[in-house]
Amino acid sequence: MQRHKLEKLVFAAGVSLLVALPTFGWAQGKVVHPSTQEEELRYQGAAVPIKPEDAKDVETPKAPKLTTEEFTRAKQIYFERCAGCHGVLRKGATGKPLTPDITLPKGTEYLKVFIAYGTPAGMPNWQTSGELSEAQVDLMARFLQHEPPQPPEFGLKEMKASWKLHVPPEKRPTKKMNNLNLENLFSVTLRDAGQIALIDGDSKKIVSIIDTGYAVHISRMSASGRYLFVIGRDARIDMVDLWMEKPTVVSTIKVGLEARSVETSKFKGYEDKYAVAGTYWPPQFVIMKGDTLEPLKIVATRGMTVDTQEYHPEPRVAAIVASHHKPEFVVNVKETGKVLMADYSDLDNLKVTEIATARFLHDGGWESSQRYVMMAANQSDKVVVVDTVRSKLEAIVNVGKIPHPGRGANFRHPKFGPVWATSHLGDETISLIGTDPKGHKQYAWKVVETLKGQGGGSLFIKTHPKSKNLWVDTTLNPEAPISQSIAVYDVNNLEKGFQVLPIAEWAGLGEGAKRVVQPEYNKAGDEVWFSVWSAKNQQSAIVVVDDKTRKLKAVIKDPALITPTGKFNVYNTQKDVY
Ligand code: DHE
Repeated sequence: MQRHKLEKLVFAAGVSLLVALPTFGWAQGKVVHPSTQEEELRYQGAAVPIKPEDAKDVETPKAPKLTTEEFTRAKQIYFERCAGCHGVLRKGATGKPLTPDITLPKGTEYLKVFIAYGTPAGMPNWQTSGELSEAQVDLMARFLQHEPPQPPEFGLKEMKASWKLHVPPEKRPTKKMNNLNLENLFSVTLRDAGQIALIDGDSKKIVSIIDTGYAVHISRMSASGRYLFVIGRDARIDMVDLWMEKPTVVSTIKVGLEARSVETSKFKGYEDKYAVAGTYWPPQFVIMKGDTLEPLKIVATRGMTVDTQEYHPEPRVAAIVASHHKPEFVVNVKETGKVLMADYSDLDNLKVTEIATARFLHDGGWESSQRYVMMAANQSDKVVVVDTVRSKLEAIVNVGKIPHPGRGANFRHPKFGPVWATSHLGDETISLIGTDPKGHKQYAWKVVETLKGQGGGSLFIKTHPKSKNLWVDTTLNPEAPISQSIAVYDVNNLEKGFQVLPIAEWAGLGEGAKRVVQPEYNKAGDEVWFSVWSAKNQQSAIVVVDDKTRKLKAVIKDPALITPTGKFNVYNTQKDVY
């Protein structure tokens, strides 16, 4: 078929197959697709860490034949490139559903066209970009007409089998045994090394490098500030005791096949008692003992979607935060668009309050009073507000395109009082939402001001109660000068606009993508740390900026700092300061 004919077919059909792309591989390719922004497509992350042989083949009678070997190859490609958007079971996640009821009637030739050339609705041009060969495209077109191979479940038995209690609580110190200033320690994700670096915030020296899971994602702190929890994309959690002479992993567990979130109980009387982790696969969350990671209670998230009320077999668990007002975890479920408030005071008679919000819930954090939690429903362009005192939905606020706040930023606006801010992946705006229903009722849960930033592709925004600066990254913007710099606003003079600081240039590195990602404050709130993130085989760095003067303060470079992304200051993470 000639190219223009194929394109016509693609554009006329209006069906989309949005397929995930590896972060750096894609950046080097020539993938084009008329209506999906580059920023959005860059945010597709790593491969789903499920082994093809673990997912059972299900041959569908009317689908074109595949050999066992072809099934294995297709599963590999699917888990590496597609599952991030379409879901492991192809039921549709942020990408469209690809189940046989949809794909079989289309047939092989039709599907090949989509995969090869892409669509305006978001499907990249896999073949013409050189990412997949013609034979691979043909294989995927046939594979997609079969029932999705289902990866195994992961229950208590599997979790317990993976659980390793390296140092039981009775063998741990009863007081802090090191001279580290723990409150100003940073846990830094070394994404592609599967490690974290503990960096002393005062001296900026690396204290230790600790092996963790594959493509480690976030770190969170126990309520006391003693235990650090790190979770990888492979759903492995490592629990580090910061009191030991040398901070050491005291317990490890795998809670599933793929995950992103971990948190610990913070309500009075339950400090350090429980940990919780949410998984992408299987779709569930698990409550564990806070000092050992022994799994106690697993809760499935499969169920009905909030709007169309259809069954979804794979609702992934995104951000989890711990309530300060009740013994509850606030759990975001992406595909069903529900916030679950899981009451951990009685695990045998577990109460879960299901709050209907919007799809697809992703990340978020507290407003400044820590009563209301602000969660981004990224594909609906909304921020949902949950009142953790009443365990009820407070409001749903329309914001810009694809909000991505991280945990967001809280400050006092000169006119509108306390506000919480999010930047966006899909546009250049920053939405400021009023968060004070008592003192500034008329502004509460409304976008009171929209700032214009450097561009789309923002992932994280940050300030600190002691600072007057609001920092906005643009990590996934396709323009290097934008992705390699940071915009900073004076919160008392927002109309003045932003200043741009060339963070990557200050790092003084050689070749590389040098994306600037995730501002994070030190404990005092007078320094901001930025990761300058290049590929695994290139040099990366952390740049520290003086918050008051906005001048370069330090550059942390070390061969061990491989792909630094998230940075978590112990005190700010423990106390939810942002
Ligand atoms: Fe993240 C937080 C999921 C890609 C860096 N990321 C989160 C959270 C979720 C999530 C659900 C909230 C956890 C919580 O608060 O409990 N991230 C995902 C994805 O599904 C996605 C889109 C694709 C993937 O395959 O993982 C993805 N994330 C990325 C990246 O590409 C980033 C930039 C680099 C990296 O390390 O992989 C990245 N995500 C982060 C960071 C946080 C995070 C630094 C924590 C921010 C914070 O301040 O709390």
